[in-house]
Amino acid sequence: MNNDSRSFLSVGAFIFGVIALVFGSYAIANSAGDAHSLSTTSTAAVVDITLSEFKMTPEMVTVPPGDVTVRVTNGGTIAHSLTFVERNVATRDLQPGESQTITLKNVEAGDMTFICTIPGHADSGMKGMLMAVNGAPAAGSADAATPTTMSYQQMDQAMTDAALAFVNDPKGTFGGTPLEPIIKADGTKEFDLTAKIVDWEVSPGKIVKAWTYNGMVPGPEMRVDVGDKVEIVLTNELPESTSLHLHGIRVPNAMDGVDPYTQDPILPGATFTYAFTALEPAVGMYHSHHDAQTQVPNGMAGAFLIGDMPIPAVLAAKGITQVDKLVNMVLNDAGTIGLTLNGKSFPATEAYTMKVGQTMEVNYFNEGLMSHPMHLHQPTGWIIAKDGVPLIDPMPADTVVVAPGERYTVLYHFVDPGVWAWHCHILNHAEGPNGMFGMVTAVIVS
Ligand SMILES: [Cu+2]
Repeated sequence: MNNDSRSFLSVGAFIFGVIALVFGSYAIANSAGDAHSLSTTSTAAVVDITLSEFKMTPEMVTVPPGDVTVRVTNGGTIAHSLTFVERNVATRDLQPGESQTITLKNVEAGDMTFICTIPGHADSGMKGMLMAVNGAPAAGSADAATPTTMSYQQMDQAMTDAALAFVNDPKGTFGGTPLEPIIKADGTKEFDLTAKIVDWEVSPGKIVKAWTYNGMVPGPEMRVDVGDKVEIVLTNELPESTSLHLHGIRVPNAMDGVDPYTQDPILPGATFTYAFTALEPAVGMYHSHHDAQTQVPNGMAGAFLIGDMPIPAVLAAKGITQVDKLVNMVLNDAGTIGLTLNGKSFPATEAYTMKVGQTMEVNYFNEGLMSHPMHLHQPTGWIIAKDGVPLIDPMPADTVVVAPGERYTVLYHFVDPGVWAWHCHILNHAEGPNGMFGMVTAVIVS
């Protein structure tokens, strides 16, 4: 081992020691006595939910993907019920003191809402969320989140292994790479996309069926200048129809990609060409607008950029005069891809290297189903654009909440060396008893 890799290792171990993410406070329910094991061989989770006026206890439950047994008790004084909205799995109306056990089969990573369907009760507060997170303990409970079977030494070792894998293990293939256009005789920039399902490695050894553009997650970056004529030629090799929406990009209505309003669905085997002129600067994204809740979280989304983002003059005084690296950061939390940054879960996420004095411009794109507060430990970022529109005054933020569909453009000017963790600050998207996972990466500043 040479000195470089040794210092790299020790830096990785060091930052791992100082990242103080609190876990354990999320899962609140009491669990079945036999569900405390953190073993990864068991996927059946057991959750207790108590109904009362007018709340669910707990309101948020975290379980691993797989089958989930939900034991529902009415601890209130009037009738209540519990329905998992997305599954249409429900209890009967339970009288005070009554219980019923219901089962959710093959829950995939992502979120599910549960409510009381008695009129007015959900609006009064009787709603909650069950979050299926890879690697979560198998009991959705405070008891399980406490390391009852894992010694602190085992936990420390698991965390160290994941952190060192991030800095030391070879990385797989990343998506979102620039797609070079074909320049046609009249100057039109033609981008060729094929929608298809491929095997995609989300994290080391975890291969999923990704729904992709050109076989990568996110889809390739497309970039043009204001005034360019653009054609996106999309061939559909999926088992479903599809269409492609240009989100945050000014296009004629017929090119908006929303079947059946603006076009017919692109049938399996068919090709459709989106043709438009890039009229205005944009930090846009493109994604499926057909069975979107399946196709987009499964991978069908990418960045489409028009023009360059100006650097606000006021930031020059802080040493920010040029952009040394542009990073598109596509957030996802559902489908086959799950909790990921650019289609990868920690430790498979890309590590970004920067030098002191350099500036990184990040475009955050949220293509998932929930908001993600993205936090870079240092330096403080400057939000310079919202949804591609420059702000009149840049806004400082060490944490940027990016809701589904939103884009934020943030400049980070690096002043201190080290490995700086960069992650979603919803903690059960980022770190658990087995260490960091999911929506975590780092910037390595030298
Ligand atoms: Cu998150």
